[in-house]
Amino acid sequence: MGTGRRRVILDTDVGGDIDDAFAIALLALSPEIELVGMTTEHGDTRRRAAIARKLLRLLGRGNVPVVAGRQQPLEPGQPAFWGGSEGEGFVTTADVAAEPVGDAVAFLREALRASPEPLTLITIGPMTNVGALVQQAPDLVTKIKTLVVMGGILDAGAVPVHHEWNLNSDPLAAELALNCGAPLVVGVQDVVKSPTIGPTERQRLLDAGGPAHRGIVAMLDRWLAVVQRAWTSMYDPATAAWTLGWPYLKLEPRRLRTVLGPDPVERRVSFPTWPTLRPPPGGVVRQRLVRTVFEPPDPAGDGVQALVSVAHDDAGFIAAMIDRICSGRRDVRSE
Ligand SMILES: [Ca+2]
Repeated sequence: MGTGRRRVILDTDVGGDIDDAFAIALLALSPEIELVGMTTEHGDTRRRAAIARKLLRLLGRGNVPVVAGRQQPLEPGQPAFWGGSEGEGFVTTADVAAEPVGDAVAFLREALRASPEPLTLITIGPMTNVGALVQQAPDLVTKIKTLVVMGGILDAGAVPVHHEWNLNSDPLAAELALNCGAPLVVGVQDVVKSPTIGPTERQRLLDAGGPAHRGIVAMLDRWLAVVQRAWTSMYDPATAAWTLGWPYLKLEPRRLRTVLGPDPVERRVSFPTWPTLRPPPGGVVRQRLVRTVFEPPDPAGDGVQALVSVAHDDAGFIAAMIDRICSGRRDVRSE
């Protein structure tokens, strides 16, 4: 039954930053892979699953399973908080109400067990589901062909550690997942932030004319209002596109260490006013921080061997991604 194509599961926090929606659309429309399923995490995971489900349906991929995942971080005492538009203008209250509660970790376990060949997991959000999977079923790590991660920082001076979102939204899960022993491909924040979209790409999506394209633009407009900019970074699809065999992400081997701060520090989180934001109480959370350290490869030494993004061909990627998404179906009804 093998197709010869890489079998992929996407774990996403779609509904916050709009780049997840682009990653979903890109993977859904890519014949290079076999899309086995999607899981959602962090916060209102049913709402997030409803967004992914509707987007897949409008892209003609309603056959792809979507399973809502864990709402709270594994990190003890850490609240889930986020700033996004959470599918406003795209999913309805009824869509969310119809979404099953779901158990993403059970789905991951069963998918890995049942798959005749190892699966590639792509995580483009906090790594809570994968961290829980590693906790619950460490024997299944051998069934992970590659763990593709958007997160971490390559140049420690480039981004303050507390601005790194995915790992620091659940430091314990990040440490579990990144040290699980699966082969790692890491798209670091300071590299994959560089591909951006703006008014030109927005217009191309509108011109494409399908209900999925209009839905993505509706969510994009709300996200741009949240961040108060006319452009936004494509961290997630730039990382996920590695699974398509696309050449735009330049990877080099490194030894990866995760350094988990022992003491909680104050992380101030401020978002512009928006009705559906879920900031932590008072805009401040006290938490441990986790940072990534990438060192020269040393196969005989300690630490995790990873392929890490060191550069990215932004123009080539954005053109290819927008072409691929605009190729999506126009004949699916939005109701
Ligand atoms: Ca994300």
